[in-house]
Amino acid sequence: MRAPEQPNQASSGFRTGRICRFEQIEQRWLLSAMPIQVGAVYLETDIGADNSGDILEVTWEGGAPGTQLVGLTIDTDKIGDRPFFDTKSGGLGESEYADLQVLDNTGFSIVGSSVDDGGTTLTFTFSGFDAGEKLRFSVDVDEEGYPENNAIADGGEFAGSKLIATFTAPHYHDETDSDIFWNAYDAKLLESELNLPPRQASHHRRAFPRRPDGRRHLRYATNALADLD
Ligand SMILES: [Ca+2]
Ligand SMILES: [Ca+2]
Ligand SMILES: [Ca+2]
Repeated sequence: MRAPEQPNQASSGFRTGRICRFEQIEQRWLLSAMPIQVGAVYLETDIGADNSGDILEVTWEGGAPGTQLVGLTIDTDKIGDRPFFDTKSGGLGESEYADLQVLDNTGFSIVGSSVDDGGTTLTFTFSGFDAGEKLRFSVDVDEEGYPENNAIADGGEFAGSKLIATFTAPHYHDETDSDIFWNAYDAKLLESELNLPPRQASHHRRAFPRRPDGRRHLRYATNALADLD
């Protein structure tokens, strides 16, 4: 059986001027890394005194090797009655107050933080905040109202607030993205696979007795998940 003709070989058997070789191509860089999932859960922890601070938990997963969460902002300036941070005596705020307190930052450093009494923006900057690590902090959150402000800002009232996160990674530009907090979030949390607590409103509604003013103690959770591709 005769071998098929090679493309650079004439039928006479003499080689032509064409030479087969591998084409040199430009170096290829991976343009997309594993997507980043970042989430936060807010917990209204008022048990009648409003001085213990409401709790927020933040964690993230994914990203290229070496990715770090370097900045985080929670912005409660939203449509409708706005939650705000009640960090000091006097000024804006209802009932008691509680300043920002970091409860857990195992594995990374908090470079800076800022929040104003009566303000709607709370900001952190971090160093070494790697995937899977978690920030827990507390701060009193109240809510605007008429004719009076409200010492309780439950999950439904906190929902709509923004979570803004900035990531850095070697060989990549810094990436900033945002998402809003949702009250009914369990399906979203399940999909994200983030290590954050599920919504637990009904359990705690039953668990706590009524406040002296007749309101029920609420321990609503709400969260936000931001996807950065
Ligand atoms: Ca205040
Ligand atoms: Ca307060
Ligand atoms: Ca409060």
